[in-house]
Amino acid sequence: MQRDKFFKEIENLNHPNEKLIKTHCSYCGMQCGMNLRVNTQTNKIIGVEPRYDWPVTVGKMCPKGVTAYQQTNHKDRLLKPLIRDDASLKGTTKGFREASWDEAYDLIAKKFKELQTEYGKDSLSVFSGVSMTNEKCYLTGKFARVALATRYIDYNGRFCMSSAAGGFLRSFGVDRGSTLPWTDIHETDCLFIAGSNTAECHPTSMFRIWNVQERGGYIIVVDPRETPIARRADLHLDLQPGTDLALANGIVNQLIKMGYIDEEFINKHTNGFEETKELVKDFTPEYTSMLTGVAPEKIIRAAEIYGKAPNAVVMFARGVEQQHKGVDNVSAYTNMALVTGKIGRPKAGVATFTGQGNGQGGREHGQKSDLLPGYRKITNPKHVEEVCSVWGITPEEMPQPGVSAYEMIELMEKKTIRGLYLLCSNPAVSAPNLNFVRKAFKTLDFMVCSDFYLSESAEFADVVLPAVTWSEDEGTVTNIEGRIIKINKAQEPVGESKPDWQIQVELAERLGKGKYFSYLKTARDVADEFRLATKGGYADYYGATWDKIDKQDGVFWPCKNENDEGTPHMFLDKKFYHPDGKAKICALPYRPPAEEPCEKYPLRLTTGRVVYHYLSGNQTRRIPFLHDMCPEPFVEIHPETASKYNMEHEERVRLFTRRGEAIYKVKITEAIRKDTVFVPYHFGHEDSINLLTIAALDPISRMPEFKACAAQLEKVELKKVQ
Ligand SMILES: Nc1nc2c(c(=O)[nH]1)N[C@H]1C(S)=C(S)[C@@H](COP(=O)(O)OP(=O)(O)OC[C@H]3O[C@@H](n4cnc5c(=O)[nH]c(N)nc54)[C@H](O)[C@@H]3O)O[C@H]1N2
Ligand SMILES: Nc1nc2c(c(=O)[nH]1)N[C@H]1C(S)=C(S)[C@@H](COP(=O)(O)OP(=O)(O)OC[C@H]3O[C@@H](n4cnc5c(=O)[nH]c(N)nc54)[C@H](O)[C@@H]3O)O[C@H]1N2
Ligand code: SF4
Ligand SMILES: [Mo]
Repeated sequence: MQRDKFFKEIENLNHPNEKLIKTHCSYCGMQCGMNLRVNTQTNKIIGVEPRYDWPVTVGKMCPKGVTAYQQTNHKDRLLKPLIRDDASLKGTTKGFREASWDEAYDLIAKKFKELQTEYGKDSLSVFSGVSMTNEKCYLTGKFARVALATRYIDYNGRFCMSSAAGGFLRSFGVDRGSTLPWTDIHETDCLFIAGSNTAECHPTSMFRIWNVQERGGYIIVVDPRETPIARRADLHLDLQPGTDLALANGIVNQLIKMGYIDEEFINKHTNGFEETKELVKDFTPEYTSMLTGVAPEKIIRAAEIYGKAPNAVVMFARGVEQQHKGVDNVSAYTNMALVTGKIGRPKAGVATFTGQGNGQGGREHGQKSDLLPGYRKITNPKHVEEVCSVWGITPEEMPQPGVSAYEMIELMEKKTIRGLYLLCSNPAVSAPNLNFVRKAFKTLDFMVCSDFYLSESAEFADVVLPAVTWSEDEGTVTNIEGRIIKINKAQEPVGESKPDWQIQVELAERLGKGKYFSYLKTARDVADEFRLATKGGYADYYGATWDKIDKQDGVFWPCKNENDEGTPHMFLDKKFYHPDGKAKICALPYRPPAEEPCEKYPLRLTTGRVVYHYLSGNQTRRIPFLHDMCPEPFVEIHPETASKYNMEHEERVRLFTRRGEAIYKVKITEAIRKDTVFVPYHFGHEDSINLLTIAALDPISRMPEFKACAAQLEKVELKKVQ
């Protein structure tokens, strides 16, 4: 109560030249609460302060968050549309001229119509991202299906959350990234955290995580690297990249053998236990150790700690999910919670660390090739009918399901897809196997890119549209917990930039589809239609009005109507979302990574992040402080490996795989396995590690295996003339 009073006082501070706009960070799924400081004379954003009154992050922010405000009025902002005059300069920043919106829209409409007349409706594609609000994500799905009438739409969540989604759907029948609110997490007795560099990627979770230890609980970390969180964990399982499935099976086997299972829960609320018990029997500590490189005693100890804990939360992130068996990994770790019944009550459950700001909401409302708003399936006639009634089209007019993000790029290279509308993603840096991706983009007949800075992907575009940053528009985002929160507008768009929803409404008009869009005049209009379109779906947002979000500090979905307060804890009634109400314990045979080390490529390459940069780096590389802290990529190598290759700290060396090569500065560190090297992926052009990564896709989620491929190192002076 003291705290509330304090905040009332702060809110009432009467500063004549400044106002505070309550909002959330533009970057990761933590969505830390912040106030943007706005000068009331210039009406420009001038700074930021963390919000202590936000219950999830309680005044905490990371280096990206405290500098995020510098994006809005940055000198690199795109202020007007750009049109490429010289096609021979595709793939560079050159050959563009500024144009009016009218000219840009006319050109896009003309080219899109020409391509569809000549090659059919499905010759166009939409590739989007989830740094956008729910409303924008929703409208992007509608724009693809109604304005462009193409089946080809997919988004960057295929590189991020789709394995978690696939695993949760299979295990629980529903995909909400966390079964419990973050405000519960520090009160549990054991956190089992796999493939998450939490301290660098979700830093504002750390005070809760350390609190588990401070209260006498345990932290177990599974990671090939000794990350900051692994260093302080009670147990660090330093497995070889790509072997999580074996480890999870080994731990589940121990949980069963050591008697930590909850038979009543298993019998009443799950299917699949007997098959799983049979399958995991082979995963003895010794056999599991042989596959994973983790000592047998550590596997037994992990099962013992997790098994004994009265409450425990299994958590994972991209280390586990970005594998060509990511979905299996997710279900295999989820099995730990299901065999022990540590789910469906406060302080226990399963959670993935959602990556992008709207990584959760953005995957629920129709940007994925097979999904419609409210997590409806495009292959389910009833679902299609429900959405058609909101959109005003007939079920016959609804396009078929398309293909996943990387597969769309393959179709571009094959010329099946001829045109691309790319927004809110920078796949020329972040997609795997970049030499191929860049060739595919060059093959396109016509490409539009919407961004607020000229990204590496925009370099391939024929038209670049200036979008707004998160601070120049309003809408909702669904955070790491499944809590729907409100992003507020702090200043007017710079230059002639426009929000993506407005661009789509105006473009639809030019494409002759105005009647389906033109009544959407404000972000709130889009929000109202969006909520209606989710009504009755299992990701039901209908009751999550902006007023309720404000009053309740966010609303957890599902939230079906005005009187529904939302659902912070999933499965409290032990009802899962499969038709029989039971969860599925999955029997999952082990598969090695798609590409195993060999004589020519003896090392395992894994990739990921550093605290100072965000994703493709197009935003954070422009922020002076973040750039200074991490100006270029590096390759992490164990001292013994470095000495074997005769390499020194900070020396530049060549790293190569079957797909590509790059030169990196060596960072010698004992915090990595001897057989593994690590490179962060936030850098463009010749520095991109994705020139080297493999596009081996998970059979269910179609997620690429960013986390494991075979590689080799070479001293640069030894490089042969080619
Ligand atoms: N600073 C920063 N924070 C971010 C982001 C960012 O770009 N920068 N991006 C946001 C987004 S979109 C995402 S998706 C998240 C990602 O968050 P994380 O998944 O935590 O980040 P990564 O660095 O991709 O990978 C996590 C860890 O997986 C480990 N790993 C590698 N291979 C394996 C393996 O085979 N098994 C296991 N168990 N672990 C493995 C790596 O060593 C790494 O420490 O972060 C979000 N937060
Ligand atoms: N090797 C390797 N590759 C990876 C990963 C890895 O761990 N290793 N991780 C993968 C993961 S988890 C992810 S999430 C992807 C992300 O990869 P990308 O999708 O490329 O991520 P961003 O860099 O966020 O790209 C967003 C772009 O859109 C712009 N933008 C931001 N907000 C908006 C908006 O509202 N509207 C518009 N029009 N533009 C906007 C930004 O300036 C930026 O250029 O990368 C994947 N790639
Ligand atoms: S933890 Fe994520 S949401 Fe919070 S300030 Fe950092 S980047 Fe922003
Ligand atoms: Mo991500």
